Amino acid sequence: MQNDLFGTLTETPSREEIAEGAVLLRGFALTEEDALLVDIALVAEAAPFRNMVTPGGFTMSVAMTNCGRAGWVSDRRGYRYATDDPLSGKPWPAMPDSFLILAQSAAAAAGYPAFAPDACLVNRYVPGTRLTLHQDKNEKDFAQPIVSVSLGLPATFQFGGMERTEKVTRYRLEHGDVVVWGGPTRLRFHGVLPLKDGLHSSLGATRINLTFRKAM
Ligand code: MD6
Ligand code: FE
Repeated sequence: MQNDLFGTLTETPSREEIAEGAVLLRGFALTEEDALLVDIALVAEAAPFRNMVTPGGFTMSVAMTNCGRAGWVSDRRGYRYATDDPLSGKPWPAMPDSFLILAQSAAAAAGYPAFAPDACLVNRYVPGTRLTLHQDKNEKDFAQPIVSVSLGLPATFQFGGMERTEKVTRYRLEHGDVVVWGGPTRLRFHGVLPLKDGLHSSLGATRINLTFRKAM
C-alpha cells in the first residue's frame, strides 16, 4: 500500500512469477481504469455481449464479445477465430488504443517485449457465472503470450497443468490485476470458479475479463 499526497491508499503494482513464463501483475491496469471502462462500453455498443453455444450444444454462462482484427467465436461447428461478428456480419470493432497500450506494456513488464495482439476477447461474468477448465489453443502462434486483465468483482482463477486431471492452483484475481502467460505455460489448463455475489464500485455485480492474443 502507498499513501499519496492526497491521502489516497493505492496498491503498489507487484510482479509475481506464478510459473516459468507466467507472471501476475497485481494492480497493473488500475491507472488505466477509466479509459478501459469507457472503451469496453463502446466495444459492447458496436458488438453486444452474447452467450455463445459450445460445439456440444451448451450455452456458455460467460457472455462474450470481441474487438480487434480477429474475434473468438463458438457455435455448433466448433471454436475458431473469425474476422466478422456473426451477429452483424460486420468486422469486429477495432481494438481501442487504451487496450493495445495496456496489453503491450503488461507483456513487456512480464518479459515479452514484442507482443502484437490482433484479438481481444471480452468476457462478462455475473454472480454464478463460471468458466470450466480449458486450454487456449485456437491461436496460430503459441510463441506469443496471452495477456489477461481482470476488472470488477474478484474471481478465483484456477491454473492447472498440461492435462485436465492435474492439480490446480487457485489465485484470487481482483480489479486491475493482469496475468501474462506464455512460454512453457502457454497451453496449461485453466478456468474460473463460479463468481461470488458482490458489488464493485465501478462495475456493480459484474466481472469483466479482457484476454489479448495473437490469433491469426
Ligand atoms: C477469465 N480467462 O479470467 C478467463 N485464458 O475470465 C481465461 O480463460 C484466460 O485469463 C488464457 C490466459 C489467461 C486467461
Ligand atoms: Fe482461457
